[in-house]
Amino acid sequence: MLNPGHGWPFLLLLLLPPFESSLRCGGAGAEEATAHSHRVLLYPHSEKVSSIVSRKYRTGYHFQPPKNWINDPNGPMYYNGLYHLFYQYNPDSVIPGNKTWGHSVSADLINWLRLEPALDRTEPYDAKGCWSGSVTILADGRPAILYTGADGVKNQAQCIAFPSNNSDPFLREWTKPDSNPVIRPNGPGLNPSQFRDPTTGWTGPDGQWRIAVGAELDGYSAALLYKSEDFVHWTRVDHPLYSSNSSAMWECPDFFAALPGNSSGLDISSAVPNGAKHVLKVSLDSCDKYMIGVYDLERDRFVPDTVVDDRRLWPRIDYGNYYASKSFFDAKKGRRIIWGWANESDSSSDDVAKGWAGIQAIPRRIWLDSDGKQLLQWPVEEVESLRRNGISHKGIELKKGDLFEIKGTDTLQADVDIEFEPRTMDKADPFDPSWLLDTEKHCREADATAPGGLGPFGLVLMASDNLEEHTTVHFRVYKSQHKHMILMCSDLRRSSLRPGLYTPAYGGFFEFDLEKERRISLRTLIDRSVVESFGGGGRVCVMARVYPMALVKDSDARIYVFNNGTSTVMVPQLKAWSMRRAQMNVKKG
Ligand code: DQQ
Repeated sequence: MLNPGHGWPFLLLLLLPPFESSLRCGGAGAEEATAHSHRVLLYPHSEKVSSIVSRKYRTGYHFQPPKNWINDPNGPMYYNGLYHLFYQYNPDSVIPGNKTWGHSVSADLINWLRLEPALDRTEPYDAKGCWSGSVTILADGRPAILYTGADGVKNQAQCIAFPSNNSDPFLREWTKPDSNPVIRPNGPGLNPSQFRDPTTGWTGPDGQWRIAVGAELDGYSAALLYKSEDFVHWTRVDHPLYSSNSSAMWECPDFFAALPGNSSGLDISSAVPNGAKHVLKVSLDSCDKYMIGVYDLERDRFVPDTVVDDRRLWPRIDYGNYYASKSFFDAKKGRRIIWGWANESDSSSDDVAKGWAGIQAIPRRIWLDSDGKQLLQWPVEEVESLRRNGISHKGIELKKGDLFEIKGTDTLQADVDIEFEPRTMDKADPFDPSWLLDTEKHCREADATAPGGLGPFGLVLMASDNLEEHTTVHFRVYKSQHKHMILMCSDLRRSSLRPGLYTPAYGGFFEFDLEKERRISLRTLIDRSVVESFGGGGRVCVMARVYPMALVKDSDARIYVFNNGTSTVMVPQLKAWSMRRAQMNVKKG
């Protein structure tokens, strides 16, 4: 067992900077769409520092175009043997603006060909940008894009586009018909400058199409419901699909059906089987939150199983830097896949120096647990095709203060899959439900160096030789009334010695039957400036962006497994692989 003299005792001496908490979560400098402009919040980048960037920060297998700014994933689909991903893309700059729909295709969700943008700002109604939206495959097999056009005055309107040539296997060109915009921001209570991001369509028992649009309605957030016979002429239903006075506006709503305990996906455009639940995902406060409920067909409304007034308690798709996600049904493999945007956490000047800003998180299979109470996510199996040089360890014992170094893999591009099994659960500290209101605060206060009864244990990643720079991904186990509550933190506060970066301690809780399951799993995808983690079989996910100074100096990084809790923890199984580079947006069209 490795327990180097400069290990955790050294870390205990490091002073961690305080950090203000707020309702805002997730991405650094998340983009905010307003009536007149898009702006990047300056919030995390308080200090002006000169740019020192390294080519080593560029990710090897996360989706991104060769250069410039990207944000939301748009209209993902599987069509005629290919996956398509569209995305908010500024073709001119690394700064947000001039939004087009960038377009790429792939046979395996991992290796991508770049095409010309599918939608550009050509019409008065989208002169300020072709903003986010979805694709629906219509009854005759044609795909239709619905997107938001921003007109440069203050109106956002929903617009349609069809492939110009259905026999082109790549669907390179898209046509905007004269009927655009097909949904104008009219009607009672609607704020025309907060009206965007149409969902994929679904049909109701009357055979008519429905979509939801994110909006501010009477000052509150709503997923407005629209109906159509032909997908071109739309009427607003007199009530929203769902609305809430807990927040002011929802961006990028996503609405889908799922069968509890079944990891197969459902196509929302077809009839949904008995027993299916519905999920409404909305984007707000720079994070993606969801509600699980039923779709009441008679009233044409989404009815959540539980209405939670305090939006801080709404569960999140991801507790890190992840926003504006969009899911689709993959007819090839019968699964639902979700894409989400991860912003940079460095500064705008770094982005200019890098020449690129923004990536998409790894596409994840998404399904509902058997209780129908929580979503689970896991990287699509195709990502495993990039693995090479696997190593494995069994039966590692981690006593309090132990560090075990994982050697033999590329530490900058890796896939680490590990299980932890506490020797005993008696020492788990009691859970305090008030921690749920601000999990980041709890991750800061009870950090990786603070011993608890059971935990913290987990991974130390992107660590410099002397551990001055490092990122931790770790668990703490608490005893709650019936089961255990497990906290997964991804603490970036020592991820870089460089000042002026956004380095929070992200965290999320999940309920877990530890007595029955015995083991807590952690899968972490490391991709240079990415640490993307899946805890407890995908119950809590955290996407994080890191920029260690050591990489600028061309040093390598180290990975360790650790335990700083009082109780001994076993690692029955640890596997790790180096990850090859994917073919990322090689030019085609
Ligand atoms: N980004 C798009 C908007 C959306 C926002 C503009 C969410 O349509 O509301 O780029 O990040």
